[in-house]
Amino acid sequence: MRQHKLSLCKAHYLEWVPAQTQRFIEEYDMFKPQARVLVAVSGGKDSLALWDVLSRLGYLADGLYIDLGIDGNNGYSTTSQRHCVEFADQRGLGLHIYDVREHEGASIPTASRLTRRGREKPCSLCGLTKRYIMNRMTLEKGYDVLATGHNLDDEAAVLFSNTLQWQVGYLQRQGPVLEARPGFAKKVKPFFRFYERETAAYALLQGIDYIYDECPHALGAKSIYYKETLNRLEADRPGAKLSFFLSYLRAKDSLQFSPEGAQRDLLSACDQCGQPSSAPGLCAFCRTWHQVRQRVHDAGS
Ligand code: Q46
Ligand code: ZN
Repeated sequence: MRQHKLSLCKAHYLEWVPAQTQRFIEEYDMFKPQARVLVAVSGGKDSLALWDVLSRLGYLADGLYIDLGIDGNNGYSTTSQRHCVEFADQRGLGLHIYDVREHEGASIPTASRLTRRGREKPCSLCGLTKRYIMNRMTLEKGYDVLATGHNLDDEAAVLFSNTLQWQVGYLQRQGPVLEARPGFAKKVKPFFRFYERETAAYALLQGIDYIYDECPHALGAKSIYYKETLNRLEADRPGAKLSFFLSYLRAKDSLQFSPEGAQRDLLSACDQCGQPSSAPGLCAFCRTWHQVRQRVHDAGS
């Protein structure tokens, strides 16, 4: 690991990752040893590695898999769910499965075809849906915190994109910990200081069976281009990515962001689900899925 000027053998590497994770959890005050943690798992290397590490560290960590019904030609959702179920079974861990088709009436690709949100790519509707379900399940099932497997490459790419466009509101909110607010669970990213190579190496060395394929809709995503750009920078200057993100976190407190950009304050509770909403009436999730169900019904009648 050139960025850390460190070389480790397999045995020590498999100890180093959990020890570092524990250090990050404490340093950023993510959660306490007795916390109930819900880990959002996609079947990919980062989220399964995170679940593995938290369990090895002795945390009470259950998984949440959201079945988006993205089956394209590679059976993405079916395969990723199988990896999550097998992972949980082998280790005797608790896994919640939320089937979007069953609960909301349509898969993500179908729903996105039926709404304006998804005319181009289903990612906007998919992101809205995942964020909503993860938040609601964390609160409803009584977990203290939601943990996601975002790594440094993910975080640096988002920061890079937000900086290029000076998205002040997003910049202010980006970080490894999002504190709980009324209607919003606490969210943490314990892997945010690991390079993607490091989480991949952990998953391989630990023998975690994960899905290699990306979601078919990830192809051509801007984030991939930003990751490649940052990788070129990293190749010339090892540690550049880590320093970019950590310097940002240090600078964030002293930057003068406009209060309007930073706080998208909640105006009301959604009439249907009671979750926080930025507008009166229905929240964005309920409004969108109501429209989807209406159109599914119209198409069938
Ligand atoms: S948002 Fe888009 Fe992802 Fe949803 S549709 Fe696939 S690529 S899974 S992170
Ligand atoms: Zn709602």
